[in-house]
Amino acid sequence: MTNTYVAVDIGASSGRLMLSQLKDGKMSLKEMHRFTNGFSFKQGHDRWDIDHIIKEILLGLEKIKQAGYPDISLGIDTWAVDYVLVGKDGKKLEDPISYRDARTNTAIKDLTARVSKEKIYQKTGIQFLDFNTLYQLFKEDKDLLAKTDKIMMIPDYIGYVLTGKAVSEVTNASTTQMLSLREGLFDKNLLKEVNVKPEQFPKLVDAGTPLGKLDKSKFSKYDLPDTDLITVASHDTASAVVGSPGMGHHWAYLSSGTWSLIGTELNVPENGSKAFAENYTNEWGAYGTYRFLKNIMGLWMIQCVRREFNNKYSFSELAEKASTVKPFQQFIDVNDKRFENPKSMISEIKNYCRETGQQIPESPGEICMAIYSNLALFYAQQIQKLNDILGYKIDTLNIVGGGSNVALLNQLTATISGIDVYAGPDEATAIGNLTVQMITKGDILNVYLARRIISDSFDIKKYLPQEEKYHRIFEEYKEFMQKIHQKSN
Ligand code: LRH
Repeated sequence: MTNTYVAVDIGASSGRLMLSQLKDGKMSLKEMHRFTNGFSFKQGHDRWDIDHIIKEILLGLEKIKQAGYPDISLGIDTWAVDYVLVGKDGKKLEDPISYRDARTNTAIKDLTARVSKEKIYQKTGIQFLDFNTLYQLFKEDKDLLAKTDKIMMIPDYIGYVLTGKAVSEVTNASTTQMLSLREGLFDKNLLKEVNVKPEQFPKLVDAGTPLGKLDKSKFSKYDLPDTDLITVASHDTASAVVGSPGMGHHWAYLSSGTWSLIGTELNVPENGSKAFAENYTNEWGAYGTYRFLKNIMGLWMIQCVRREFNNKYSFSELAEKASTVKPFQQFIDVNDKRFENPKSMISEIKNYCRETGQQIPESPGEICMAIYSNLALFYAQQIQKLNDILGYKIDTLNIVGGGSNVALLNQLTATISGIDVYAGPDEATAIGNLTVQMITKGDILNVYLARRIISDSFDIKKYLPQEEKYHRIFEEYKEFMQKIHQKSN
């Protein structure tokens, strides 16, 4: 009998249930349910509505049963770093706070006054982002923490609600910045700094570990399929890396969604002084790998702009408008913290250009072209940094995720970085989630063969570098970035 696999893949702005089967060496993919996600301000913080997410998953599962799939395997992945505090009665103490909440604005500075950055990086190899779980817990309500029996990362919590089984899956746990690279466990001293005990985390498990059966008796309102849950690479970016086709020899990936995550897969972590200086991370990947990467602000900027135009234009209309505008008219540090959660992204971009004496983008097309141009420049610079840190040359960039559909951005990226770009699949995260389930169930032997199946099954487009004339612009951009950083240091 053919196995049926379902990926629950939830990002910051939407969630989906994707169904797949393997037939004749190809992986099918069908969207069964989609819903919106987002945080809203409640009880003093930006919070996720976790009950809404779980309800949508159950609705999706019901649709799947009704579509004729009574027996499925299921994996869950979501964004990283956020967590749910669970009390002794096994219930959440409150809705989880979003990593974009302002509570951690000064947290890195405050905590690293007690433990040095060097020490934290040496132990964990994880990049400094003020929303890492470490800093969120540092700013957590102490009374609430004292009442907490278990701290569960978002996908682990969803899996727990569905099955009653609690685990800490390692790809996501690594983004806490509290896992010790050397011991492979939560670092007791770091936990102590943030008033957390090791027993408050469920036991660590690798991606690919069976979790248990969906407890249908708990959800008798719904008509649900018989479901085996498998703990996949539950950090969405880890699933996206598994789901990358791996085209090229020394290939890098760019998981392009709300965030742009650019990097490469390593078998040994790289937490030396160059990686530290460039704030590169060693997030854990599936099957003993490390995701050596950097977070870039990404399409979040476009999402915010679109919202400010009252969703009047689709993403492809915005890209079309941008394509009529000349690229590289202004240099913007897209990773400036001011773009993390501004009141108005459009005003923030305009103010940035005003303050740096540059041309101010006005029309929707100009604003979007300014974002795309600067994302491409930032990506290209990171390829050079990867070459420098790793000591070899990345020859190919695999762009996956929703952003891989933006042809304009793919072409700018190939041209500025001077390497071949492969774009697709756009659903790499769901595909990576499904892949780990298929490997666990024995339908695919390993991740290398899986990547071949992925490149045979999905549409992947190639972009070659064009026009040399942009080389000078890239050099000017790097000088600009250097000056900006010198000023802020
Ligand atoms: C992308 C992502 C990224 C994290 C951020 C919180 O969805 O998981 O890898 O850094 O969200």
